[in-house]
Amino acid sequence: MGYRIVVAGATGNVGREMLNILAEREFPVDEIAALASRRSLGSEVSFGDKTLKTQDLDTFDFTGWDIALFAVGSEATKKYAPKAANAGCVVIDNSSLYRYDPDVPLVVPEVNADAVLGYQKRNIIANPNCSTAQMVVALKPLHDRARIKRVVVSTYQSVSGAGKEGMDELWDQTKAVYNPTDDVKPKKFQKQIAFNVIPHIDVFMEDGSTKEEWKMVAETKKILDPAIKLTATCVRVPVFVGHSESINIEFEDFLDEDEARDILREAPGIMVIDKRENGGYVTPIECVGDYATFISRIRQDSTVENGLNLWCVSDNLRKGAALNAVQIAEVLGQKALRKG
Ligand code: 11C
Repeated sequence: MGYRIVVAGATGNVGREMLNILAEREFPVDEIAALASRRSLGSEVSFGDKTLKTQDLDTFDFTGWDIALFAVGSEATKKYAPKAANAGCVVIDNSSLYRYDPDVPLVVPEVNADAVLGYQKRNIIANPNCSTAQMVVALKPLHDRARIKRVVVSTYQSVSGAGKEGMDELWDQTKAVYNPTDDVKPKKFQKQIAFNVIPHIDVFMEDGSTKEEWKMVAETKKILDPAIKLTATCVRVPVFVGHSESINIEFEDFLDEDEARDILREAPGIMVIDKRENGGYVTPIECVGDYATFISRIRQDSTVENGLNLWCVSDNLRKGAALNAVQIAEVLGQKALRKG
């Protein structure tokens, strides 16, 4: 016996990946509903070897459905997630709406799987921001060994983090460079993204940081440890899929780079590719479609007492969004909503 699963936002980048990953991982599904806004209604999406016709999110009755994976953005989540939760369907939400609510667990299964059980207060579990998810997977096993005091992270985030419109803008601007009559004006991004990088993701906060940077701080504290100090600079780069991060970590205790490499090799969800030779590291194009968080360039930072540098790459639509949501559903099934 399996679950009755809903995917809300099924025609978007993340929704499509949720359907792919549920099928790939053979999640025990008895019935599946793919929901979309009226605008995309009637369009079809793939679920394994099946084709699903999308249904209207606005009129859908969540009664009797077990789990709803939401990938619809904060506005629509505000309207429809409480409707699903109140109907008894557990919502796993990819938007930022509930992440900082103390009554809603924020979960990365490799880090805080037990927190899933906190879903009962509101029948909602939050999925973190993509740049946070891959980073905490890398930090957790190192924190367990040597206690992290401070992290300095710079991100190199792909345009798919900004949705299909972001991907289209990179594509159109890249083509326009060779066809100067085309319109290349920025729409989704603040400046030209093709052949450029933009140190600005999400809105500006009062202290000069951006919301994306603030999210990395707040979410790391909630998922991993409130005592960790973290400062981030988040940058959009002309890459279609795959976020990269340069992470500098300062520990309480000394951690040798070889031991760190061994710890990361054994850690769940991580693949270490770290040869000190040309090409002996992972780049975003190589992580697309993969489940792992890839770690390369592990090395001591001798400018502080107990410092380490590393390079972290992952598919932002997968570990950063859809895969993490499906993993939460798997944990929920094991720990709470057992079937059969
Ligand atoms: C980006 N990280 O790359 C963002 C996308 O809070 O879930 C995800 C935003 C979020 O633009």
